Amino acid sequence: MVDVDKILDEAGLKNPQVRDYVAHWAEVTGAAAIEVVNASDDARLLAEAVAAGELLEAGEGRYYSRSYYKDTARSEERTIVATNNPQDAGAYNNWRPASEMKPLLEEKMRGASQGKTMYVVPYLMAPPGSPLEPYAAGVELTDARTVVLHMIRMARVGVDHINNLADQNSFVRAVHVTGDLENLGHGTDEDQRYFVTCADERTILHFGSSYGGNALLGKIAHGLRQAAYDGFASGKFLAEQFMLLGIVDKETGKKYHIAGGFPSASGKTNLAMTLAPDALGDRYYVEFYGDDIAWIWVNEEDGRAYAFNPENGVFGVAKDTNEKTNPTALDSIAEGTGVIFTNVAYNEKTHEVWWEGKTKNPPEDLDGWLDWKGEAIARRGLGEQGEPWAHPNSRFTTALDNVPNVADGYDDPRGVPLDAIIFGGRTRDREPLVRAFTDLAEGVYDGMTLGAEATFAAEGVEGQLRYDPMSMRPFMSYNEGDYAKHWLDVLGRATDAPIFAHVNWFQRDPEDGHFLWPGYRDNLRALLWLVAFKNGEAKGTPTPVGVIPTEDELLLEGCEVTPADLDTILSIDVDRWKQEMGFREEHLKQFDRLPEAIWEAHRRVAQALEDADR
Ligand code: GTP
Ligand code: SPV
Ligand code: MN
Repeated sequence: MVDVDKILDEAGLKNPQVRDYVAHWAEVTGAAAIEVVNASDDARLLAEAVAAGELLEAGEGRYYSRSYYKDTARSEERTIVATNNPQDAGAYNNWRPASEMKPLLEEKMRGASQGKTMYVVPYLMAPPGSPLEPYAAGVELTDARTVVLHMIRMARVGVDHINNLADQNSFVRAVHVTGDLENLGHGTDEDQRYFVTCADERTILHFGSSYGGNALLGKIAHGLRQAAYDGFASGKFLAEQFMLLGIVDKETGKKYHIAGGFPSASGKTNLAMTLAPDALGDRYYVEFYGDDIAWIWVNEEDGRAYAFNPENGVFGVAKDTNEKTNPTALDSIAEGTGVIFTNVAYNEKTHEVWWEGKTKNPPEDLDGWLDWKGEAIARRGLGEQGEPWAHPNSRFTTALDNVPNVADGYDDPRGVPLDAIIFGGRTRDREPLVRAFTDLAEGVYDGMTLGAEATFAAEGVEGQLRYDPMSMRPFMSYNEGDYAKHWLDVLGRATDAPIFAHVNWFQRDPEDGHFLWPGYRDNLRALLWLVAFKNGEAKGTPTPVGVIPTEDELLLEGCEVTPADLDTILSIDVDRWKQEMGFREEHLKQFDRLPEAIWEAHRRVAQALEDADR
């Protein structure tokens, strides 16, 4: 038996409730050792992980890891929200009673960390001093060293974050046990994996993975699911899968902040890290705040909505990251950054990494190259030759201060005042480049009907369209009707509310499939129009589904888009939209207690489409 008290004393971990919690799970999991982690332990833990073969070196100050080949993404079907209140059940949260799930998870975890070290990772999901700090502290217990190294990059980690809590009990209990990955029955009826958030008890119990959001519990389990629930229960804030950026107009000195919800693998990281297109770079500068999560609250002093990024790092999709699409990301993962790559291709001789879209063609000399499963590319059979080298959901993990354009005030405890909230998904037709609306209910309605083609960030089939309200479908922790009402309540308190818009970078030509809009850095052009529209400097064209830019209002200097493609992405296909309204009606009907204001917005848009003069 480990002497828990002695270890916690030596680590200076004083919070009595945290100590009880650690002792309880040490007993349950049967871990052979306990270690308390601070961010300053990073170098030592990296060296240990390299020595143990859990990480491979990928150049100076860069690291590489592979996950078990069936454990490469969040698993939505195995993710459950469990509370003591059946009213919390929604269409998407896989609600179960806490009384059923807690004993089940305790049983799965019993003895499951035998022979391993249980790391105690105290963390904070907020800039220190934030008004939402009471919701931000947590302690992850994990039996995987690589998970600890990811947490150090993604969250603020150290015992100080939990020793000095005003309410010593207000921390999230987040237990991660990896389990025997090769014998969990992935995808079968006997699937042993359970990713459970006991939201009203602020306890997260994840069993059966060591990948991404399944295992780094500060990120989406706490930062999104738990925090969304806390925001609702307290009535105080929203926690959303949103990126957050600033646009500085160097000519006027003004600064604008935009938050945006895009479903997983639909472009948040790329947008948040974007640079202005070269032709506009003299005037505009983009600042990075966050790429995956924003917490939003309304400051009653000035009536504005404020947002901050609770994370401390970036867990970004590798695919298609290159000098042209995202030079900022490449700088953030350069030598010396301490980046950890997961499931990209790796050269065991040169220690280089590669992923699809890093360069136009894969390296010519196959010597030393291994695919994401560790198999030599040169020895691939004919059948495997077309297979990607890197997993489509392969990722890089790097701390925020490696991002060259990170905003000076990214850790401002209050966050930054929001000028706009945008929604966008991968949509191959119908959705124009950008459409704006000033009405709050219409904005929330638009968020609730956000849809996207499925991607590899969650297990699923690529190319299928599915609705993903506010980009929160996989992270919804309570009833969707209540969620919409909470949005109306919180933002309804703002006297100077953000404008809303829907954007789409992914419309395609129906014949040859090319993207009609060049995307990436050019996306700033749509955001600049939105800001101009909000300021009354652009009028746009009103349509039944919002105001869209006129061609001459878009700053198109240096933009490679054909006039025909531009016409398509700046127009509304009324027939296709009418069909969409039918789908939306079915979609919204799944949600009980959906506020009448949302139904009214839906009917208004439907009527306007009927009335549209074709
Ligand atoms: P999660 O981390 O899963 O929540 O994803 P995300 O929303 O941050 O998505 P990310 O920015 O990582 O982009 C996902 C994929 O979309 C990457 O392969 C990008 O290269 C691609 N992508 C991003 N922006 C654009 C764009 O404007 N146009 C096109 N065509 N592809 C884009
Ligand atoms: C996503 O899938 O939306 C992510 C990665 O941001 S994970 O943390 O694995 O959820
Ligand atoms: Mn995400």
